[in-house]
Amino acid sequence: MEEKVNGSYDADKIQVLEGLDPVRKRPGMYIGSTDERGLHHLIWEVVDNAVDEALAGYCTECTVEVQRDGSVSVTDNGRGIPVGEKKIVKNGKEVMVSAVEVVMTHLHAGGKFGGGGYNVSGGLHGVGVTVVNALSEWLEVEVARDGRLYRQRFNRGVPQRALAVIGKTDKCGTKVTFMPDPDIFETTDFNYDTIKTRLREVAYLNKGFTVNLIDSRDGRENSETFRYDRGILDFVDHLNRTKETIFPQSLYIEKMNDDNEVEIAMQYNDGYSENIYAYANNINTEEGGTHLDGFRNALTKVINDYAHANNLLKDDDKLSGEDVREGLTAIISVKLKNPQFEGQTKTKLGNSEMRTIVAKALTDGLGTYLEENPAEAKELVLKTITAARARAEARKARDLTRRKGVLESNALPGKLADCTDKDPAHTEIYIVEGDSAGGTAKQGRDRRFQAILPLRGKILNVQKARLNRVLENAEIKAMITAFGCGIGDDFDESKLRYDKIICMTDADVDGSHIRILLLTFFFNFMRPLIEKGHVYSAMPPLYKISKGKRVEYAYSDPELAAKLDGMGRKGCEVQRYKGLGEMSKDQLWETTMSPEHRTLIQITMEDAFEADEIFSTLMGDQPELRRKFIEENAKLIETKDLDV
Ligand code: 0RA
Repeated sequence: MEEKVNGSYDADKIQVLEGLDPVRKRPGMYIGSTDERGLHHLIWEVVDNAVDEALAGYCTECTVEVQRDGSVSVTDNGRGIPVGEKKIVKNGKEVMVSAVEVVMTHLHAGGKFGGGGYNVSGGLHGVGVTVVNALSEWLEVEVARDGRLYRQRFNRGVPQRALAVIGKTDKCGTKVTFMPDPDIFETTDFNYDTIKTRLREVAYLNKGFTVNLIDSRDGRENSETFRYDRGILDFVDHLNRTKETIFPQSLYIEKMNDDNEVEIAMQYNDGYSENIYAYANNINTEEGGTHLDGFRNALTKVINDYAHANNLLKDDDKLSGEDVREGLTAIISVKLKNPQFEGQTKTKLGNSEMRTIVAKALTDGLGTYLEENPAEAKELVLKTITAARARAEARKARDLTRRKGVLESNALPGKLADCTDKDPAHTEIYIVEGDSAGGTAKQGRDRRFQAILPLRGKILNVQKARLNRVLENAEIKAMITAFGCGIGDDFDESKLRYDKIICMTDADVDGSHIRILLLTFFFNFMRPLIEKGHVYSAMPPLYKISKGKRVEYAYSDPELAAKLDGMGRKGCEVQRYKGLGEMSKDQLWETTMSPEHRTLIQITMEDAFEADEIFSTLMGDQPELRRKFIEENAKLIETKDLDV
């Protein structure tokens, strides 16, 4: 309930409002959630501060280190948090404390004091390092500034003593080290790959900025550095690195004024999917928004206008948005002063001015490029015309198959063992490799809510095929009818017959090959399934450990070692599973299918994208990439013999 404040300055109230209790009481409001995603958000908040310093022109490098004890430090060479004293109200009294302490303990002091300068603050919730402090068991901040090194420590947001000078230095910058509070977070185990993916993205989005990542945890030692002098141009080239491209060089467009900045990098490849990523203030705006709308509208218009003006397209013919985006890889990155984030996950940019600003940037940039490079322009227009024709043909093929009842028939595929519950909110379907594992899964499942669809052998690699070819493949047809949600432009999530689609493949090279094929199919033809989190990978155990009557399972080598330790290694028998088929129906249920004991890995867009990429590497037109991939991944193919 909101209280009326009757004009009087009530210091105690303000103290309560500004204190960190609200953050600890409702962490989700500030970092989205308290799961793994929320946990990593803590790192992003501190890194955002370093990026802000870089955008303001004072910082060139940032280092994230996961320490041996599981805490994380973020070090930057920015100006350092100001150390001067400020007057604040603490427990109803006016007192002087350092600016460092104010920044660390006052929610609304997160922003830079003063103002002036070019400052577009990132951060999903814009509350930054204060929130990290509130949600950490302990946090230590070190500031190097004006020749001195300062330090202050906090426990659960509460300062343990005032900021102190602890030495001299000729550097400047800030180091924040924090231990996430286990009372707040469901897990406090940071994931190297998650951090790496985000830091690489930050480096791509801020050209010239160096980001180091170090993992110092026992047994997980690792380190990497990211720095891209061509920024999002390097990003686009990276995304296309396994593909044949159309323009001799990726196109870069930049427009900057006092209040905002627009950057676009784009390149076409010979594939059929569209990969456009839009960012606002370094945040991946997954739900799109005005910047993406402006880009798409302008792209369709520029290419149609050029095609008409140069008699490549008849006056009354028109290329659709999908036609001009086929095979397009693009990054749109905008930076602006007061970003409005909307949508369910607050990742949709709402600022209406960005629509016209981005549209104008693209119209000018791409328009000029097409005028100046008629050969490339013609190739591009012909490609989009081919796309339009193919789309028309695919539509015909789809209409035909639809009439024949392939896509929308009620007849479910014969191999499908459906579940009895018909409410899609409760049900799941296992896609299982091979009839034999399929048989075991059918016997082991809980038939009330688990359906089994066995696939025979490999499915088609859909990457180089258009819809009509894809629809000829029996395994794919079986999946389409079983899922019920249609594909491509006809995809309709509300018709999906299962909440979870679980790929259950052997834990070996062939198994991961099949999983990659499945993900490539979903990625290209049922992408919302992945975006909405419906796709999972089952995790069968790698080892069975028996000692007398006691049986345990291990899902990884470290887990095997730990379990063997726990069981007192003597007399343990270890069996390495080579495939699902080696398990009995009870073992399969217990280890891989029972909701109580199983581990499911939710497939993210990043995973799917990687799968798609692996495919172009393995199957694509560039043999040298293929060779490199196989060399780098040869260890996957080695088998390990265990001798206990
Ligand atoms: C407040 C004001 C200024 C910088 C910062 C905070 C700042 C915070 C963090 C957190 C991590 N690294 C940081 N670097 C800087 C402006 C400083 C000035 O005007 O001198």
